[in-house]
Amino acid sequence: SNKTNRTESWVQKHTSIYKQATRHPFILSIRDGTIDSSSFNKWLGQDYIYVRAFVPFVASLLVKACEESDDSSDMDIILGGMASLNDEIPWFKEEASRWEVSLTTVVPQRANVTYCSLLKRLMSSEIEYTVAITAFWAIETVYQESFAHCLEDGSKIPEELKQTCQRWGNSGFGQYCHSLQNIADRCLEKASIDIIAKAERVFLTVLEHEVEFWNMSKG
Ligand code: HMH
Repeated sequence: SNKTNRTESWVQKHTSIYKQATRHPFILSIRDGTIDSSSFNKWLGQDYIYVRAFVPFVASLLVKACEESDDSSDMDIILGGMASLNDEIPWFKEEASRWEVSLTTVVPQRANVTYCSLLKRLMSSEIEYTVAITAFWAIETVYQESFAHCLEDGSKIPEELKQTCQRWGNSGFGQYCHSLQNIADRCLEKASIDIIAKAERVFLTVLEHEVEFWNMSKG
């Protein structure tokens, strides 16, 4: 069909904040090779904290899929997401030791604390599956689009940052994000206007938090 899906229409409607989240100066500095190690290390330490808070959120989404979804393949896709998080934790630890970042002493910054409390709120059983899967799609897609951009033609990424970009920028992760988008769109097609409005708000809120998250690397 040539009908524009709900999520795609939101990306178009909110282009400005979407671009701020996926083409942030932090990402552009990785892409052009001008990134300094202090910014990268700040991001690494903060993202480790974030990923640890992200795991229980994804677990709560898996429970919602199990209870509320009419398609059993949703669970398989979300479980795949959990599996890649399982690989990410040791990756962060190795990367941190390589850059001499101490993950046990890193202090979560305010933007991170705020973002993690959003994740916590979204874990509540009061939050509908449609709203939570929309948030999940947005969270994963910002990283996919950002790091994939670092790998596109014309990039000058330093060799030592290639595997970071590949972690989220690889085409398998891109496929996975499309699967999440398809789930979100399928749910949104059946949703009430009230739920659709809630999902659009959570999409915008995620984008705002992602921008603030990248901003932490500067401060
Ligand atoms: C802040 N957003 C943030 N960290 C991540 N690791 C992801 C998204 C992607 O999973």
